[in-house]
Amino acid sequence: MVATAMTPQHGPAPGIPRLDFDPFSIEFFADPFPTHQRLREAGPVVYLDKWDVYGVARYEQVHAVLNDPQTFCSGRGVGLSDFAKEKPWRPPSLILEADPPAHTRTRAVLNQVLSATALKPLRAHFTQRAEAKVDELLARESFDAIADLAESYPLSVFPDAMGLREEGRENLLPYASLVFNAFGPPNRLRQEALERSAPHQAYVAAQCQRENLAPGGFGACIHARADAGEITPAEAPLLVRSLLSAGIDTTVNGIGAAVYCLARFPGQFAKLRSNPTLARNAFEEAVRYESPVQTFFRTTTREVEIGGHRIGEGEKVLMFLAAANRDPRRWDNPDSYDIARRTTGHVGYGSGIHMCVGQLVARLEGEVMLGALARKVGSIEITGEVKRRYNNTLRGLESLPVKMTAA
Ligand code: OVV
Repeated sequence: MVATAMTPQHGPAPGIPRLDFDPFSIEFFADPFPTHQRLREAGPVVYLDKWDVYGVARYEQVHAVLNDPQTFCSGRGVGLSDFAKEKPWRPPSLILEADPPAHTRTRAVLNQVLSATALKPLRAHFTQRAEAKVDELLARESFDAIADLAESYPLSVFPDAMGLREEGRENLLPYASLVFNAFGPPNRLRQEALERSAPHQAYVAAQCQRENLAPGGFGACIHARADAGEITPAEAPLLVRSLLSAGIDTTVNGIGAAVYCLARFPGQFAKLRSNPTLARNAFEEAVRYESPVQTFFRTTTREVEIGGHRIGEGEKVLMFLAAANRDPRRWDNPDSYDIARRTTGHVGYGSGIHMCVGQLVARLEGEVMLGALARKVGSIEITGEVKRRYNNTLRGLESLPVKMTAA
């Protein structure tokens, strides 16, 4: 695991452990946990020979990198590709792939559009849709908790909340899957996603235009900020694109993670049923436990020290959010799903100035779905083969066959 090469082409400073596994391989994605442990134990920073990047997997260093955006920038991309050296596959995101001061202005706009105040009127409708979904699924013999619940529920609320027309919504998940694969290296997952991406990209580009966004939705709200002069009219469609990129597949995998946890750990589901007010924390704990977004990169803007080791300027640093979320240096019993745990501080949504701007939407969807399951469902049983879905950034399932009984 810890390789000792003779002549590094572009190696790390002496003393930094070198690992030769591929953090974007199917074998790693199938069971990342033993490798996460090796990464954490190897040291505060490691060098990943496969892609010539640094890696951090301990909570302390992941948190530190996330909270020093001046040194660890996003403007050169948060995937493997360095935008200072390679042309990005799409125009960069004005929020994710931006640094202050440019980021500050776009972030303020999305903060407002997705604020607690803006979301308050959506709660009743989101709750009613979650309850209707659970009722519909209880009326069935068995179903797939990914397609029929984890995908179906967000698709029943988020596109409407955005203000999207009905036509073409089948492009949303393929587009998001592409975006998250594209953060990875030029492997099969990324190349194959890009090859079939033209129709999905065309769909998203069109739906970002003002005339295609219904009044009252998040999309129209963003365009209204251009009228107010907070952003330019040319910036509005790209900020809408951020919500279409990051707003659905993430919650699909978050809700999928939560249902998978409740199905595997019936004691925790019993606890949730006996106290449905735990729904919000049960969802949060699923985000910590499974980390639907596994990794992001940063790029160093100067020479910097991590855990006593010097890293040069212009280096990519891969943050293993999932490994930080189970670091025993930070968490008691990190590998148990505990819905009553104090989850505050997990980095499943990131941390610092780039921390998930849609987190209140995600938590709303997760809370009301787990609340509906807690009140209406007596048991969740896995009835068939659990199949994993592979993506360079997202962790989740392709299929989770289950039977649910009514409470
Ligand atoms: C957090 C995230 C993921 C993917 C895309 C974007 C953001 C974006 O801003 O486009």
